[in-house]
Amino acid sequence: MTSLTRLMIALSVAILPGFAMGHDYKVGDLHVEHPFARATPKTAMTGAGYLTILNSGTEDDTLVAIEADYPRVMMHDSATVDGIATMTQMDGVTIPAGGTVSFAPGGLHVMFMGLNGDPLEAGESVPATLVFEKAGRLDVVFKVEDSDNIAADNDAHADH
Ligand SMILES: [Cu+2]
Repeated sequence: MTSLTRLMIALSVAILPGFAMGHDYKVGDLHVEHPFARATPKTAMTGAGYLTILNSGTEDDTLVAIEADYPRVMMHDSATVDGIATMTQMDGVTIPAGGTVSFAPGGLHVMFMGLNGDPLEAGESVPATLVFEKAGRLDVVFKVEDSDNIAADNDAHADH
């Protein structure tokens, strides 16, 4: 074994745990990448979660619900029209065959509602279940991340 090979092995061992942190999940032809939530202020009543869903199959599927241990969990879509932030509640989000849907700051997001004195804190894990019309149920964990780098979806619906 050359010293270069040794170095390469050492590097890949060092890098692998980093990949494991970008957690992902699979059910049927659906692949869910990196569910995460934004840390909230102590008094927040709602928290926002994000994830990416890839459909490698030949049929569309629909995310019809997200379940978690909060009074209500909803899917919202945000848009800014003429400088005014608006939000629409989604009954379902279609993941097109061969397509990708991203829940991301400023657009689609998961609302964890009724935090009620139990804010989302960086490093915390929020277990949830994604319910797909065809692929069925998939248990995932939303990792709560520091909010500094994540746009403020919460601010648009502090009144919920
Ligand atoms: Cu919302």
